Amino acid sequence: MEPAKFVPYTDRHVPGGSPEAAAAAFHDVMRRRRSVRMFSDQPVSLETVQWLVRTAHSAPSGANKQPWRFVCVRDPATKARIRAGAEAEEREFYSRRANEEWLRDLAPLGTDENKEFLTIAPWLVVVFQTLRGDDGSQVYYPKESVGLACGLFLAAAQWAGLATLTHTPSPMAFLGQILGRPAHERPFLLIPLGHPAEPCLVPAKALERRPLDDVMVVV
Ligand code: IYR
Repeated sequence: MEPAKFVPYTDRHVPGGSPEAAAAAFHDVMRRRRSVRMFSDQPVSLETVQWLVRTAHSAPSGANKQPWRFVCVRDPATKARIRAGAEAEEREFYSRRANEEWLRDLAPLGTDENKEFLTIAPWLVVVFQTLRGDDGSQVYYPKESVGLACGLFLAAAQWAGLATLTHTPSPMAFLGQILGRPAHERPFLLIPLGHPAEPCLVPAKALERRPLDDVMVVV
């Protein structure tokens, strides 16, 4: 085994102001993010999506195995197939799979089995977690790792002024089939990406956040 090599950590991000001010400024960007289901068909450049994926790909991962794949769909026919597959699963979900409590919890979001946004948004970014490396090697904490990468993707899109949705039609096996992905790639999250429609309506309920004291414990 090669011994670990270390280099000085000099290429740091140093904000102009204090950490407090920088953290508050970032919060002010992120608190405006909404899960959007009404997209415009206005295009978003491939270069933009590449930057977003680069940011997602900068996430930490178990033993730096980078167990993710971002399949970025702009082809209209593929988007249509994804929409058909998602709506088929969602019809099952709303008519059979979801229990009463789940449907009650979803009511304030106003969602149903129609997923028009899947053919309107200019990009569908389908994130897969890879259960092993392409060379068959082990990966570690793939779910946590790809979750972190997705969080960074959403934050980068928000920073770029773009809208996203974290869509999880379940089960998601149809995504691997439509996109022809190998068996060691498991669908993790479907992220429609684009500009919000004008106007774009969002559920009032999702604007509320529980008080910080409810979710943060300082010991
Ligand atoms: N996947 C369904 C249902 C749904 C489930 C949850 I949990 C949500 O936060 C939102 C929707 C749909 O997309 O309609």
